[in-house]
This record gives sequence, structure tokens and C-alpha cells, in this order.
Amino acid sequence: MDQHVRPGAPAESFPTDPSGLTEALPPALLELADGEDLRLRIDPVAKRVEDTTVRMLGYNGSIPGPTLKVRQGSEVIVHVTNDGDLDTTVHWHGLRLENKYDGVPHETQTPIPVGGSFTYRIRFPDPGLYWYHPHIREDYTQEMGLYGNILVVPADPGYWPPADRDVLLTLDDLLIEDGKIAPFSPAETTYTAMGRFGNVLLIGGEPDRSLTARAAEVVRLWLTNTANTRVFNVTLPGARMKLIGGDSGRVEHEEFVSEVILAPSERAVVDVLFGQPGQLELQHRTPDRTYRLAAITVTSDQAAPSPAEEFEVLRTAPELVVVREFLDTWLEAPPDKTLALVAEMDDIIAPGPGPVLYACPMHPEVTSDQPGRCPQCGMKLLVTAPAGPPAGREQSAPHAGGTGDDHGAGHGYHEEGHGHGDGGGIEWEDDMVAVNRLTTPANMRWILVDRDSGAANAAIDWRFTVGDRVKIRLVNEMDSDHPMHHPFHLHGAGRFLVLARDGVAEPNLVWKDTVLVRTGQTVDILFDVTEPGLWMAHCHIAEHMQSGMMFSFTVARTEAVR
Ligand SMILES: [Cu+2]
Repeated sequence: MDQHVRPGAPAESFPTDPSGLTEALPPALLELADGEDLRLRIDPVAKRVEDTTVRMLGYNGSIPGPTLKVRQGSEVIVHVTNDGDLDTTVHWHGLRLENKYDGVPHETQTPIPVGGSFTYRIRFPDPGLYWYHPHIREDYTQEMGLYGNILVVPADPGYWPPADRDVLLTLDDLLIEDGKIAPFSPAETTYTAMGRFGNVLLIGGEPDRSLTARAAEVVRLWLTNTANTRVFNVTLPGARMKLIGGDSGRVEHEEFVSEVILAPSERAVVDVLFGQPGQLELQHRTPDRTYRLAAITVTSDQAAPSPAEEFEVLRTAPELVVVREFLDTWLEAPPDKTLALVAEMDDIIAPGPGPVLYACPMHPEVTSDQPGRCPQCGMKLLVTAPAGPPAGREQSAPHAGGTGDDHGAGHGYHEEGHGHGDGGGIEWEDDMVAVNRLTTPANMRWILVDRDSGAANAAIDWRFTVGDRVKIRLVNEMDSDHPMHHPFHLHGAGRFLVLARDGVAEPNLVWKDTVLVRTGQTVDILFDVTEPGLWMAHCHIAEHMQSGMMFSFTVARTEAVR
């Protein structure tokens, strides 16, 4: 792919010096009327993260970028100016919009050069929570802070249950090493195997948040996972949570939940009923550990009048009940398309002279004198050797030759591994940091394979027509060099429903644009195709997409005349 490096930028790194830059602001809430214009400027900013200040990028000087609050059925005009580090586009994630404003470089628009600008016309046909981010080197630019939310207010005032307050929170992580953001290469994406995990969690752009709520208050949390690769499992012990919406609008059946899992780019809408005054924590909980996302103080001043009573009501969405009636037919139908998710991984370290020892990168105790797979997790055994130049890489690359882990303790890093596969098919942490940071698209290839044609990634040539409903089977194959979960994303040609996971019918429907396909899992989706154009399908782990896990498909405006 083109790399779109800023002319004159040092080839070996992006700028990192925050001195003289304006401090990043919290996001502004911009309520936009139909037809209104907005200016969105990409600029470097200085950002305080724990005990250090780092250089990041912001939309209009804030991280996250401004929240756009718009009405369903409206349209706004967004003038984007790029004063960032490299060419960019803005992708309006989850919105069904006009193809030429989808923000895919070279396919729907010419990239916006540094110093350049582009005008988007964005429309909002569906209520719910969406977001925007670049579509060039997201592994770098999204990590640097370029993301923001869009809240589309439904035309029907009774669409959502009553709540006292809306709180929008992005979930992210940032990799800090030696007081700086861990280096990126302008020439290639690194951490291609697992994606780049951060060691500082950011909620609403902040490493530690303090929120307040009143006793008996119902607060609506609008959650978006903007991380490169980390999956979040959000819990709030001591308060009650009710799941009311997902990627694109409300769920079929509201349900009380104790936790909500969000893969990169997924959204969840959760109503929280706070009880007695006290101290609570919004948490991210993995099978192995609990992280605090935000401290919440529940004060004694009673919310009144409170929608607490209506909180007990579990509502049903009539438009999804209608869809449910046709679901059995779709569950039984053979898939129209079958897409396999596989990995090819080369040895990261070149074998030296003499006998070679192979080991599992996740389970170092599993070794062999022959190539093969780890009996515990199915991963390809890789050559182990004393520290030396990694196979097929220049020595000047960051951390080249390093095999040790120098990540700070206390941030959830643990190289010892907790067993690939006992996290419910989700890689909750980077359990192979030393290997992961040396992986690039050159030695780690993530592949989508169309099982009917045999075509892989960009060679896949799917053609649909507006009005099609397409059943797509996603198969995350265990017979792969590095089995791992993948959040599979379809651009705005339409929306989809999850039909079944491993043959089990989805109990609670919601319109989606991203689905998490866990390790070894098969997920059937029903794609409702509504917008003509050239659209992308890809894994939303930024590093996987950069290593090729993507393709584009065409949607014709009308049925061809026979
Ligand atoms: Cu992936």
C-alpha cells in the first residue's frame, strides 16, 4: 500500500515532541441542524497521560474529537482540513451514506494531503451511536487520538426508554514506553500479529476518569471501542445495567446484564440505575484481571423525578420482532458467501547454523526440534534463537533484535501467558509482546479467503445489488498459523444482523456493522444491502487490516436487465 508519509518527515519515525503544542481539550458537544456546516481540523496536540506529556493528534484540538449530535434524517456538511502527520481521509463508521463520502483512500476519494482539505456530506438514516476515524494507517492515526462520536437522535421520541442523562465514553488504550508513545514506523505497520495493545487504558480519552451520579438516577452510557485491538468487557458492580442498544440502534429485547463485551469499533448503549450513595467503579474485566476505567461517586441528592420505575420495564423493538419472523428461513438457508479468516506467519527470527529449536510464542515451555503446532493453542511453533536480526527485516526498525519484554509492570502485561484459548476465544492481552512487536505485514499475513472462489483479500470480487439480502458465513479457522479473534466490519452498503454463532440462533437481534468472530468460531450474518457503490469489508483490528485483511465489493444500483 501507499504509505503517504509527510514530505520532509524523518523516514524512521513520526514527530514525537509535544513542546509548544496546545494541550488537548475534552470533546465539545456540537448539536448540528439539518444542512449545517462543520469545520473539522486535524492538528497535533499535547496530551497529559499519567506522569508524562506526549504528542498526539486531535480533531479540533480535542481527544476524542467533537461529538456530533444530529437528528435522524438530517444531513450535515463537514469541511475537513488536514494538518496532521500524513495523508488522511475520514470514515464515518456505521453510517449508511453516499459512497463517495465513505472515506476510503483511492476507492471513494483521493487522500487528503497534509495541508489539504475535503468536504463530506454526511446523512443519518438510522438512530444510534456511530463514530468517525481516518482510513489511512489507522494503526498510527487512531492510536494517536483521531476518533470521535456521532449521536443520531431518533425521529421517534419514544424510540429509547427515558433516562436522566447521556454520557458518551470511548474505550481505548495507549502504549507508553519510557514516558513516550511506543514508536511507530512510517514505512510499515508493526505489532501485526496481535495488534498493538496499550498499557494505559483511556476512557473518553482520559487515563482515569471520575464521574458522579445521583442516587436513583438512570444514566445512559454510550460506549464505543476505539482501540486498535483490545476487546473490552465493561462491568459496573453495585449498579444495575440494562442493555438497550448496539452498533446501529436499539436491541430487539432490552435485557438486564452484568457485563458488556465490545470488540474494536463495536458500540453498546447501556442504561445504568444507581442505587444508594457511595463509591463505585466502572471496570474492564478480563478472565484474569480487573482494570478500573472510572471512579463513580453516587451522591445522596436524589434524582427527582426519576425514570427509575420505568427502568424495570424491558421493552421490545417492534421493527426487529418483524425481522425475527423471517429468521428461521434464513437460519436454514445455505450461506450465499463463505469467508474464512486465516493467518500465515513466517519465522520472526532467522534460523542460525546448527540445530534449530521451535517454540510456541504463547507457551514458551512448548518446544520441539521439528516445525509444528502448539498442542495447547494451535499456534505455529516459531524458531527460537539467541537475540539476532529478525527474518526479513532491517536492523534499524524499533526494537529489532530485542527478545526481552521491557513493558512496565502494573499495566496488565504478562508474558508468561494464561493459555491461548481459555479466554472464551478472545485474546484479552498481548501474551507474546516480544514476538508481536517484530511482526509486520512482511512476516505475518492475515487473510480473508472466499471459500467458493478461493480468492483471497483484495482478489475477492463480490457483486451485489441494492435490495439484496446476503447470508454470509464467517469461519475463523483453527487450522491457521495464529488462530485469533477478529472483529469483522462491513462499510455502509447496508447493515447486518447476526443470525447465529456456532449454529446457535442469536437470542437478541440488533442492526450491526461489526461482529466479533472468536477464535475457532463460525458466525452467520444477514447483510441487508441498501446503498450502491464500492464498499469495504475488513477486520477492524487496525494492524490486521494493514496486513491485508480486507477487500472491496461492488453494489449495483438496480437489477441488471436480463
Ligand atoms: Cu483480525
